Amino acid sequence: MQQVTLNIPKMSCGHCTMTVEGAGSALAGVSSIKADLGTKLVEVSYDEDTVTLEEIRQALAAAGYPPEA
Ligand SMILES: [Cu+2]
Repeated sequence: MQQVTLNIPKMSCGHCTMTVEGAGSALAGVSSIKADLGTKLVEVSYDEDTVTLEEIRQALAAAGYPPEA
């Protein structure tokens, strides 16, 4: 199990965090995703045998919330 923290400055309200969490948890291999509106940080736990960090980043970007590099 891998854990990563992504920075998504575009999140500006509760709907944004719900969209980010929904897009992340829809991915097979993502076991938990928690978006913090105050810090703009998203903590993701995932199974690296099932999903890659790049796939997670792309899914969040496709939902309209690209993580910063
Ligand atoms: Cu919003």
